Amino acid sequence: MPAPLVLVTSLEPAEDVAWRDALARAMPEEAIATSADPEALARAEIAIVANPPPGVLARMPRLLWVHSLWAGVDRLLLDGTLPPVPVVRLVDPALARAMAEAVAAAALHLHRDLHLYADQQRRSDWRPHDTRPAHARTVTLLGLGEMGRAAALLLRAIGFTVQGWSRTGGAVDGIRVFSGADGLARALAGTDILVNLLPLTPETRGLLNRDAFARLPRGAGVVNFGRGAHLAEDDLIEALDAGALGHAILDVFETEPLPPGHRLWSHPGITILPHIAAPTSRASAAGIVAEAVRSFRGTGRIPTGVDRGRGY
Ligand code: NDP
Ligand code: OXD
Repeated sequence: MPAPLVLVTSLEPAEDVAWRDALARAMPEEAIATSADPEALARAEIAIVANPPPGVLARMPRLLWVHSLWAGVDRLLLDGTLPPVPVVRLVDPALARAMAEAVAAAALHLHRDLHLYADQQRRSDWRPHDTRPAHARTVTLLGLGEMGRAAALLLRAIGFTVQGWSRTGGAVDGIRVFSGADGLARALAGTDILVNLLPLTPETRGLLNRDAFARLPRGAGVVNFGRGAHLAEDDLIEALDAGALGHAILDVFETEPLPPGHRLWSHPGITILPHIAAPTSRASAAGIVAEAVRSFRGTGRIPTGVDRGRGY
Protein backbone atom coordinates (compact mmCIF):
# COMPACT_ATOMS: atom_id res chain seq x y z
CA MET A 1 0.00 0.00 0.00
CA PRO A 2 1.74 3.25 -1.13
CA ALA A 3 2.01 6.14 1.32
CA PRO A 4 -0.84 8.65 1.04
CA LEU A 5 -0.56 11.91 -0.86
CA VAL A 6 -0.82 14.93 1.41
CA LEU A 7 -2.73 18.03 0.38
CA VAL A 8 -1.21 21.09 2.09
CA THR A 9 -2.99 24.42 1.67
CA SER A 10 -3.90 27.57 3.52
CA LEU A 11 -7.14 27.92 1.55
CA GLU A 12 -10.56 28.48 3.09
CA PRO A 13 -11.88 25.13 4.43
CA ALA A 14 -14.58 24.82 1.72
CA GLU A 15 -12.01 25.38 -1.03
CA ASP A 16 -9.60 22.93 0.57
CA VAL A 17 -12.34 20.28 0.63
CA ALA A 18 -13.26 21.04 -3.00
CA TRP A 19 -9.62 20.46 -4.04
CA ARG A 20 -9.46 17.23 -2.06
CA ASP A 21 -12.65 16.01 -3.76
CA ALA A 22 -11.35 16.96 -7.22
CA LEU A 23 -8.05 15.17 -6.58
CA ALA A 24 -9.87 12.10 -5.23
CA ARG A 25 -12.06 12.01 -8.35
CA ALA A 26 -9.01 12.31 -10.62
CA MET A 27 -7.09 9.51 -8.84
CA PRO A 28 -9.49 7.24 -6.96
CA GLU A 29 -6.66 4.73 -6.53
CA GLU A 30 -4.78 7.11 -4.17
CA ALA A 31 -5.36 7.94 -0.51
CA ILE A 32 -5.34 11.71 -0.03
CA ALA A 33 -4.66 12.99 3.47
CA THR A 34 -4.45 16.50 4.88
CA SER A 35 -1.60 18.09 6.77
CA ALA A 36 -3.64 17.72 9.96
CA ASP A 37 -2.79 13.99 9.86
CA PRO A 38 0.64 13.52 11.54
CA GLU A 39 0.99 9.91 10.39
CA ALA A 40 0.43 10.94 6.76
CA LEU A 41 3.02 13.73 7.12
CA ALA A 42 5.48 11.18 8.48
CA ARG A 43 4.94 8.70 5.61
CA ALA A 44 4.09 10.72 2.49
CA GLU A 45 6.52 11.08 -0.41
CA ILE A 46 4.42 13.54 -2.41
CA ALA A 47 2.80 16.80 -1.28
CA ILE A 48 0.21 18.60 -3.37
CA VAL A 49 0.20 22.25 -2.38
CA ALA A 50 -1.62 25.55 -2.74
CA ASN A 51 -0.12 28.32 -0.61
CA PRO A 52 1.11 25.80 2.00
CA PRO A 53 1.65 27.36 5.43
CA PRO A 54 5.43 27.89 5.84
CA GLY A 55 7.10 25.08 7.77
CA VAL A 56 4.60 22.28 7.08
CA LEU A 57 6.57 20.64 4.25
CA ALA A 58 9.66 20.63 6.49
CA ARG A 59 7.73 18.22 8.74
CA MET A 60 7.64 15.56 6.00
CA PRO A 61 10.82 13.47 6.46
CA ARG A 62 10.13 11.18 3.47
CA LEU A 63 9.10 13.93 1.04
CA LEU A 64 10.45 13.30 -2.49
CA TRP A 65 8.63 15.97 -4.51
CA VAL A 66 5.98 18.65 -4.39
CA HIS A 67 3.29 19.43 -6.98
CA SER A 68 1.93 22.98 -6.87
CA LEU A 69 -1.68 23.59 -7.85
CA TRP A 70 -0.67 27.08 -9.04
CA ALA A 71 1.36 28.01 -12.11
CA GLY A 72 3.40 30.60 -10.20
CA VAL A 73 5.62 29.21 -7.44
CA ASP A 74 6.95 32.51 -6.07
CA ARG A 75 5.25 32.23 -2.66
CA LEU A 76 6.24 28.60 -2.27
CA LEU A 77 9.92 29.28 -3.01
CA LEU A 78 9.99 32.12 -0.47
CA ASP A 79 9.49 29.55 2.35
CA GLY A 80 13.01 29.27 3.79
CA THR A 81 12.11 25.90 5.36
CA LEU A 82 11.09 24.30 2.03
CA PRO A 83 12.97 20.97 1.80
CA PRO A 84 15.43 20.71 -1.14
CA VAL A 85 13.15 18.50 -3.27
CA PRO A 86 11.86 19.09 -6.82
CA VAL A 87 8.95 21.52 -7.00
CA VAL A 88 6.66 20.83 -9.95
CA ARG A 89 4.38 23.68 -10.99
CA LEU A 90 1.02 23.51 -12.74
CA VAL A 91 1.35 23.57 -16.51
CA ASP A 92 -2.19 23.35 -17.85
CA PRO A 93 -3.14 24.20 -21.45
CA ALA A 94 -6.62 25.23 -20.15
CA LEU A 95 -4.94 27.85 -17.95
CA ALA A 96 -2.88 29.17 -20.87
CA ARG A 97 -6.02 29.41 -23.04
CA ALA A 98 -7.83 31.33 -20.28
CA MET A 99 -4.87 33.67 -19.93
CA ALA A 100 -4.77 34.25 -23.68
CA GLU A 101 -8.46 35.24 -23.58
CA ALA A 102 -7.86 37.64 -20.69
CA VAL A 103 -4.89 39.25 -22.45
CA ALA A 104 -6.92 39.63 -25.65
CA ALA A 105 -9.81 41.16 -23.68
CA ALA A 106 -7.48 43.63 -21.93
CA ALA A 107 -5.66 44.56 -25.13
CA LEU A 108 -8.96 45.13 -26.98
CA HIS A 109 -10.32 47.14 -24.04
CA LEU A 110 -7.34 49.50 -24.24
CA HIS A 111 -7.16 49.45 -28.04
CA ARG A 112 -10.84 50.48 -28.40
CA ASP A 113 -10.74 53.00 -25.50
CA LEU A 114 -13.48 51.23 -23.51
CA HIS A 115 -12.23 52.85 -20.29
CA LEU A 116 -12.80 56.31 -21.83
CA TYR A 117 -16.37 55.40 -22.85
CA ALA A 118 -17.11 53.94 -19.38
CA ASP A 119 -16.07 57.28 -17.92
CA GLN A 120 -18.03 59.28 -20.51
CA GLN A 121 -21.15 57.23 -19.83
CA ARG A 122 -21.12 58.40 -16.20
CA ARG A 123 -21.38 61.97 -17.58
CA SER A 124 -23.85 61.20 -20.47
CA ASP A 125 -21.03 62.36 -22.76
CA TRP A 126 -21.58 61.16 -26.39
CA ARG A 127 -18.14 61.68 -27.94
CA PRO A 128 -16.45 59.23 -30.31
CA HIS A 129 -12.64 58.93 -30.31
CA ASP A 130 -10.51 58.16 -33.34
CA THR A 131 -9.82 54.49 -33.93
CA ARG A 132 -6.89 52.76 -35.52
CA PRO A 133 -6.61 49.23 -36.89
CA ALA A 134 -5.20 46.57 -34.57
CA HIS A 135 -2.10 46.13 -36.73
CA ALA A 136 -1.16 49.74 -35.98
CA ARG A 137 -0.98 48.90 -32.25
CA THR A 138 2.04 47.05 -30.81
CA VAL A 139 1.40 44.80 -27.83
CA THR A 140 4.52 43.76 -25.92
CA LEU A 141 4.40 40.63 -23.77
CA LEU A 142 6.86 40.50 -20.88
CA GLY A 143 7.34 36.74 -20.51
CA LEU A 144 6.93 34.28 -23.34
CA GLY A 145 6.37 31.08 -21.39
CA GLU A 146 3.21 28.97 -21.26
CA MET A 147 1.05 32.08 -20.75
CA GLY A 148 2.93 34.48 -23.00
CA ARG A 149 3.10 32.17 -26.01
CA ALA A 150 -0.63 31.37 -25.88
CA ALA A 151 -1.42 35.10 -25.57
CA ALA A 152 0.90 35.95 -28.48
CA LEU A 153 -0.93 33.54 -30.80
CA LEU A 154 -4.36 34.96 -30.00
CA LEU A 155 -3.22 38.59 -30.20
CA ARG A 156 -1.71 37.90 -33.61
CA ALA A 157 -4.90 36.22 -34.78
CA ILE A 158 -6.81 39.39 -33.80
CA GLY A 159 -4.36 41.40 -35.88
CA PHE A 160 -2.20 43.22 -33.33
CA THR A 161 1.50 43.69 -33.94
CA VAL A 162 2.98 41.52 -31.21
CA GLN A 163 6.45 41.44 -29.70
CA GLY A 164 7.87 39.89 -26.56
CA TRP A 165 10.66 39.92 -24.01
CA SER A 166 12.10 36.86 -22.29
CA ARG A 167 15.23 35.86 -20.38
CA THR A 168 16.77 33.73 -23.11
CA GLY A 169 15.18 35.48 -26.10
CA GLY A 170 14.15 32.08 -27.55
CA ALA A 171 12.28 32.39 -30.86
CA VAL A 172 8.49 32.42 -30.88
CA ASP A 173 6.86 31.98 -34.25
CA GLY A 174 6.03 35.21 -36.02
CA ILE A 175 6.89 37.66 -33.25
CA ARG A 176 9.94 39.79 -32.56
CA VAL A 177 11.62 38.66 -29.34
CA PHE A 178 13.90 40.82 -27.18
CA SER A 179 16.04 39.93 -24.17
CA GLY A 180 18.31 41.64 -21.67
CA ALA A 181 18.12 45.18 -20.33
CA ASP A 182 18.91 46.76 -23.72
CA GLY A 183 16.31 44.58 -25.39
CA LEU A 184 13.73 45.62 -22.80
CA ALA A 185 14.48 49.30 -23.40
CA ARG A 186 14.09 48.83 -27.18
CA ALA A 187 10.89 46.82 -26.79
CA LEU A 188 9.32 49.38 -24.45
CA ALA A 189 10.10 52.25 -26.80
CA GLY A 190 7.86 50.71 -29.47
CA THR A 191 5.02 49.55 -27.20
CA ASP A 192 1.41 50.77 -27.19
CA ILE A 193 0.14 48.14 -24.76
CA LEU A 194 2.48 46.47 -22.25
CA VAL A 195 1.35 43.13 -20.78
CA ASN A 196 3.23 41.55 -17.89
CA LEU A 197 3.18 37.75 -17.79
CA LEU A 198 6.48 37.21 -15.98
CA PRO A 199 7.01 34.95 -12.98
CA LEU A 200 7.93 36.82 -9.81
CA THR A 201 11.65 36.25 -9.16
CA PRO A 202 14.42 38.34 -7.60
CA GLU A 203 15.19 39.59 -11.13
CA THR A 204 11.66 40.56 -12.11
CA ARG A 205 10.40 42.04 -8.82
CA GLY A 206 9.55 45.73 -9.27
CA LEU A 207 10.24 45.68 -13.02
CA LEU A 208 7.14 47.73 -13.82
CA ASN A 209 8.57 50.93 -12.42
CA ARG A 210 9.27 54.59 -13.19
CA ASP A 211 12.20 53.72 -15.52
CA ALA A 212 10.09 51.29 -17.53
CA PHE A 213 7.13 53.70 -17.74
CA ALA A 214 9.41 56.52 -18.86
CA ARG A 215 10.54 54.43 -21.84
CA LEU A 216 6.99 53.80 -23.07
CA PRO A 217 5.45 56.18 -25.62
CA ARG A 218 3.11 58.75 -24.04
CA GLY A 219 -0.38 57.35 -23.43
CA ALA A 220 0.63 53.65 -23.47
CA GLY A 221 -1.53 51.12 -21.60
CA VAL A 222 -0.20 48.72 -18.96
CA VAL A 223 -1.66 45.34 -18.04
CA ASN A 224 -0.34 43.43 -15.01
CA PHE A 225 -1.41 39.78 -14.99
CA GLY A 226 1.83 38.45 -13.41
CA ARG A 227 2.17 39.25 -9.70
CA GLY A 228 1.46 42.35 -7.63
CA ALA A 229 5.10 42.75 -6.59
CA HIS A 230 6.15 43.27 -10.23
CA LEU A 231 4.57 46.70 -10.03
CA ALA A 232 5.87 49.78 -8.24
CA GLU A 233 2.48 51.22 -7.32
CA ASP A 234 3.66 54.76 -6.55
CA ASP A 235 5.41 54.94 -9.92
CA LEU A 236 2.29 53.76 -11.74
CA ILE A 237 0.09 56.37 -10.07
CA GLU A 238 2.64 59.09 -10.77
CA ALA A 239 2.82 58.11 -14.48
CA LEU A 240 -1.00 57.96 -14.80
CA ASP A 241 -1.50 61.28 -13.02
CA ALA A 242 1.09 62.92 -15.28
CA GLY A 243 -0.65 61.54 -18.39
CA ALA A 244 2.50 59.60 -19.32
CA LEU A 245 0.42 56.40 -19.23
CA GLY A 246 -3.14 56.15 -20.58
CA HIS A 247 -4.69 53.42 -18.46
CA ALA A 248 -3.73 50.34 -16.44
CA ILE A 249 -5.54 47.03 -15.98
CA LEU A 250 -4.43 45.21 -12.82
CA ASP A 251 -5.38 41.66 -11.85
CA VAL A 252 -2.77 40.89 -9.19
CA PHE A 253 -1.77 42.75 -6.03
CA GLU A 254 0.75 42.50 -3.21
CA THR A 255 -2.17 42.00 -0.81
CA GLU A 256 -5.10 39.95 -2.12
CA PRO A 257 -7.99 40.56 -1.81
CA LEU A 258 -7.16 44.23 -2.43
CA PRO A 259 -8.29 45.87 0.85
CA PRO A 260 -11.45 48.03 0.73
CA GLY A 261 -10.46 51.70 0.60
CA HIS A 262 -7.10 50.97 -1.05
CA ARG A 263 -6.18 53.91 -3.30
CA LEU A 264 -5.97 51.69 -6.42
CA TRP A 265 -9.73 50.94 -6.21
CA SER A 266 -10.74 54.51 -6.89
CA HIS A 267 -8.05 55.72 -9.29
CA PRO A 268 -9.79 56.75 -12.54
CA GLY A 269 -6.88 55.49 -14.62
CA ILE A 270 -7.02 51.95 -13.26
CA THR A 271 -9.29 48.98 -13.91
CA ILE A 272 -9.17 46.42 -11.10
CA LEU A 273 -9.77 42.70 -11.60
CA PRO A 274 -9.86 40.23 -8.66
CA HIS A 275 -7.09 37.83 -9.81
CA ILE A 276 -9.26 36.23 -12.48
CA ALA A 277 -7.07 36.49 -15.57
CA ALA A 278 -6.58 32.73 -15.66
CA PRO A 279 -8.59 30.97 -12.96
CA THR A 280 -7.38 27.47 -12.17
CA SER A 281 -9.89 24.80 -13.16
CA ARG A 282 -9.93 22.28 -10.32
CA ALA A 283 -10.95 19.37 -12.54
CA SER A 284 -8.33 20.13 -15.16
CA ALA A 285 -5.54 20.78 -12.63
CA ALA A 286 -6.42 17.65 -10.64
CA GLY A 287 -6.22 15.61 -13.85
CA ILE A 288 -2.74 16.97 -14.54
CA VAL A 289 -1.54 16.22 -11.01
CA ALA A 290 -3.05 12.71 -11.30
CA GLU A 291 -1.07 12.04 -14.50
CA ALA A 292 2.17 13.11 -12.80
CA VAL A 293 1.46 10.92 -9.75
CA ARG A 294 0.57 7.90 -11.93
CA SER A 295 3.72 8.31 -13.96
CA PHE A 296 5.77 8.45 -10.74
CA ARG A 297 4.04 5.37 -9.32
CA GLY A 298 4.64 3.51 -12.59
CA THR A 299 8.25 4.49 -13.29
CA GLY A 300 9.66 5.95 -10.10
CA ARG A 301 10.66 9.04 -12.11
CA ILE A 302 10.00 12.38 -10.46
CA PRO A 303 8.59 14.94 -12.92
CA THR A 304 10.82 17.88 -13.82
CA GLY A 305 10.58 20.70 -11.34
CA VAL A 306 11.19 24.43 -11.61
CA ASP A 307 14.73 25.78 -11.39
CA ARG A 308 14.72 26.87 -7.74
CA GLY A 309 17.84 29.00 -8.14
CA ARG A 310 16.32 30.95 -11.03
CA GLY A 311 12.94 31.19 -9.30
CA TYR A 312 10.71 29.80 -12.07
P1 NDP B 1 6.75 30.18 -17.61
O1 NDP B 1 7.77 29.74 -16.62
O2 NDP B 1 6.24 29.21 -18.61
O3 NDP B 1 7.33 31.43 -18.44
C1 NDP B 1 8.03 32.45 -17.82
C2 NDP B 1 8.52 33.43 -18.90
O4 NDP B 1 9.13 34.55 -18.25
C3 NDP B 1 9.58 32.81 -19.82
O5 NDP B 1 9.42 33.29 -21.13
C4 NDP B 1 10.88 33.35 -19.20
O6 NDP B 1 11.96 33.47 -20.14
C5 NDP B 1 10.44 34.72 -18.77
N1 NDP B 1 11.34 35.26 -17.74
C6 NDP B 1 11.60 34.76 -16.51
N2 NDP B 1 12.51 35.53 -15.88
C7 NDP B 1 12.83 36.52 -16.74
C8 NDP B 1 13.74 37.60 -16.69
N3 NDP B 1 14.51 37.82 -15.61
N4 NDP B 1 13.83 38.41 -17.75
C9 NDP B 1 13.07 38.21 -18.85
N5 NDP B 1 12.19 37.18 -18.98
C10 NDP B 1 12.08 36.35 -17.93
O7 NDP B 1 5.56 30.82 -16.76
P2 NDP B 1 4.01 30.91 -17.19
O8 NDP B 1 3.92 31.56 -18.52
O9 NDP B 1 3.33 29.60 -16.98
O10 NDP B 1 3.44 31.87 -16.03
C11 NDP B 1 3.98 33.16 -15.84
C12 NDP B 1 3.37 33.79 -14.60
O11 NDP B 1 2.01 34.15 -14.81
C13 NDP B 1 3.29 32.89 -13.36
O12 NDP B 1 4.54 32.78 -12.73
C14 NDP B 1 2.27 33.63 -12.51
O13 NDP B 1 2.93 34.58 -11.70
C15 NDP B 1 1.40 34.34 -13.53
N6 NDP B 1 0.05 33.78 -13.57
C16 NDP B 1 -1.00 34.63 -13.30
C17 NDP B 1 -2.29 34.17 -13.34
C18 NDP B 1 -3.44 35.10 -13.13
O14 NDP B 1 -4.58 34.64 -13.08
N7 NDP B 1 -3.21 36.40 -13.02
C19 NDP B 1 -2.60 32.75 -13.63
C20 NDP B 1 -1.43 31.96 -13.92
C21 NDP B 1 -0.16 32.47 -13.89
P3 NDP B 1 12.56 32.17 -20.90
O15 NDP B 1 11.48 31.77 -21.90
O16 NDP B 1 13.76 32.69 -21.56
O17 NDP B 1 12.80 31.13 -19.84
C1 OXD C 1 -1.33 30.82 -10.59
C2 OXD C 1 -2.26 31.91 -10.40
O1 OXD C 1 -0.13 31.03 -10.39
O2 OXD C 1 -3.49 31.67 -10.35
O3 OXD C 1 -1.76 29.69 -10.95
O4 OXD C 1 -1.88 33.10 -10.32
